[in-house]
Amino acid sequence: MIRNDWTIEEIQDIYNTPLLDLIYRAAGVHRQYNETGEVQVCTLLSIKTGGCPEDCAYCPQAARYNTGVGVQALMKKEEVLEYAAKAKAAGSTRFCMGAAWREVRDNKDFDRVLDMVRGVNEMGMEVCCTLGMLNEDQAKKLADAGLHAYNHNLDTSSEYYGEIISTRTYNDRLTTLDNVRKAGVTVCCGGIIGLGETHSDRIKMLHTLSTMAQHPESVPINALVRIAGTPLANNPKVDTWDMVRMIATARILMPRTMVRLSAGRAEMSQAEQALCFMAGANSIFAGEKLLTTPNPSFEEDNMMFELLGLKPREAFKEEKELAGIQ
Ligand code: SAM
Ligand code: DTB
Ligand code: SF4
Repeated sequence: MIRNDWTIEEIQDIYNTPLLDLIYRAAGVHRQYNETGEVQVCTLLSIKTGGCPEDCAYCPQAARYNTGVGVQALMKKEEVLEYAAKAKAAGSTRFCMGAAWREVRDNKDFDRVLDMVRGVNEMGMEVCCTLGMLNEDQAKKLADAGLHAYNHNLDTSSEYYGEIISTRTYNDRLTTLDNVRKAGVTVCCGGIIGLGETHSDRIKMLHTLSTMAQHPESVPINALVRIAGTPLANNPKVDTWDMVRMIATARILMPRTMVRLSAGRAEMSQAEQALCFMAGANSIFAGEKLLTTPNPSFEEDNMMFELLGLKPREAFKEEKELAGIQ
């Protein structure tokens, strides 16, 4: 049964279960609801990089921090489609385009992004975008262009949010997520651990996600990638056990959701990643770069898939099953 009425206390109890019991329970839920061993492979591309006016304390692309990330204008559609074709050839079934924008504006750049969405969709990949805040009309336009998912992270608890970002509010985030839902686009929404938050903040974020009227179809769990020049540059490295705990708890709370082992894999061994898959992670970002930071190569990941007996999930699987197509 999928529940949307989890209480903070229940989530706290799950999160605080002794680790091996927690993994065992999460692995059981995963087996019950999903095809285990199947992992969605997504490729990210930064289509507009750097120069962002926001002050997200973790972000290499915020203009106000000296991180060495240069500003690059919006890419050309043809160039983006070339990347998408390469990602598809390498085995990705989802292609996510990211822009260092505070919000979408109704201008030529947005029209170009809509064209990119149409192009990637026509290639038979699930298209995802992460472009900052959206209004209802913009969400609708993206949906009409064939957008499959929109990524917009809550990042942390509503209580801790203000410590990390001051240029927008938690409610702004929730409003955009509502607009995405209303437009019929699937929701990709998760967070980051390692921002200096407490366990209670993590539990609260999971509570917000798992009590949404409809769970996000995908929940990325990112480990902070520490970026020199940002206020969080000297935070301690995220402990893999914390990643495993977050993933396992998310899996138990949201059984059908794709839980993505997102940023942080470059610093994890195969054994550590295997534990995350065991705990219910069933999606990754593949390809040498996330948006601006390193990620394992396709070759390394192919080797890991072979070693662990994992296989990539096909595109639009859920939709095909619903339509009765094998
Ligand atoms: N500008 C848009 C926005 O903020 O919604 C879209 C792009 S933004 C880079 C997408 C997400 O990347 C952020 O919400 C955050 O969760 C994640 N992210 C950014 N920098 C990160 C870092 N250093 N470590 C881990 N995750 C990070
Ligand atoms: C998400 O949750 N993680 C991705 C994607 N959604 C857009 C981004 C991670 C970014 C890590 C830092 C960088 O590469 O710039
Ligand atoms: Fe800008 Fe997004 Fe980075 Fe925040 S996370 S600074 S909004 S690119």
